[in-house]
Amino acid sequence: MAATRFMTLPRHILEGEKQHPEATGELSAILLQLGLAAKIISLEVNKAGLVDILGFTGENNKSGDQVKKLDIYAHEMLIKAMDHGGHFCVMASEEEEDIIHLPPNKKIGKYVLLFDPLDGSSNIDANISIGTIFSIYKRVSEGTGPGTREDCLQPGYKQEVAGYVVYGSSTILVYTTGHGVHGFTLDPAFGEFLLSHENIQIPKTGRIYSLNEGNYFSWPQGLKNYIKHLQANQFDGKPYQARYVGSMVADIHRTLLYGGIFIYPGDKRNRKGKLRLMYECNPMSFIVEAAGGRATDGKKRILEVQPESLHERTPIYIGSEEDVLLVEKFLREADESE
Ligand code: AHM
Ligand code: MG
Repeated sequence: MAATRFMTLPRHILEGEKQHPEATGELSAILLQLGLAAKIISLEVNKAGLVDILGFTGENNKSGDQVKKLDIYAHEMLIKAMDHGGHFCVMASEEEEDIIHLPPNKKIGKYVLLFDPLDGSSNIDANISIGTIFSIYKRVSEGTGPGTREDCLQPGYKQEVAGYVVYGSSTILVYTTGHGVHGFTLDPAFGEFLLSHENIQIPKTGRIYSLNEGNYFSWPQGLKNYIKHLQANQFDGKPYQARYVGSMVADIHRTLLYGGIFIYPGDKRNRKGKLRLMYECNPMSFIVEAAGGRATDGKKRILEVQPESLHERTPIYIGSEEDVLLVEKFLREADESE
């Protein structure tokens, strides 16, 4: 994972574009604009402990301005940053019930943007890492008019680009076009993303498992058996490790770098789990697969699920290939013995 020194995000994108003479440069322009939005959101996230914006919506701050929760701020910032470049025909956000149309006076493009503006936002008050997740698709509706719900409801394998920004001890932007996963760390001194993780490859297996063990009694039997199996066994002569931030972006970022598995299962109370297919699971699955990993709902590849609604949820088992294959085996065996 050797990084080339002083490769900025813009330069990396432009050099990638040169290798594809057929590229129109549109995806590059979109990524650059997303990088800008990420910097602005990152600045605001870093100020979270300093200004009175924590947890207040519709309250007044000291200067009498309306203050917003950070997740609403991030949602509005992304729309504002992305709605005028002429690249998109429609957008959708985890923070909005319906699809988001572009303002009437803006040029309409051929791409579709889906995003979770600030995932894990319940962690903000405790200064725990949170993140932004995004997906880009090509429109499928005919014509050049406003995009439709159908444009947003595409299976994940059709993503053109997926990425996330983790606002942690540093701000890191990770993206893929499906070939190679690259990470850029924001240098706060001069406000530029620098290539820090070139061509990330997820280890084939790892020592860490990551899930909310508080839900143990509702888990499917196969998952209980799998976790007990890990706890009774060792990885390279050492016990397995449980790590769970409770912010998907942070948990997936660690999984990508160190290997292992992240799980949010369906359970007795919520058959489809908690995480959203379109805003969380599809982009993360696209990234993890591009890094050589695996992502399923326990049986089926996440990227092949045909979405039916914008906010639908799915169980997810994602991470190192061998680890995901093993939990699938435990799930299958438990189903067969029922
Ligand atoms: P959010 O979209 O409301 O922020 O919820 C998503 C978050 C994920 O980041 C994280 O993986 C999960 O919720 C944690 O859920 P739980 O507290 O049930 O373990
Ligand atoms: Mg979320």
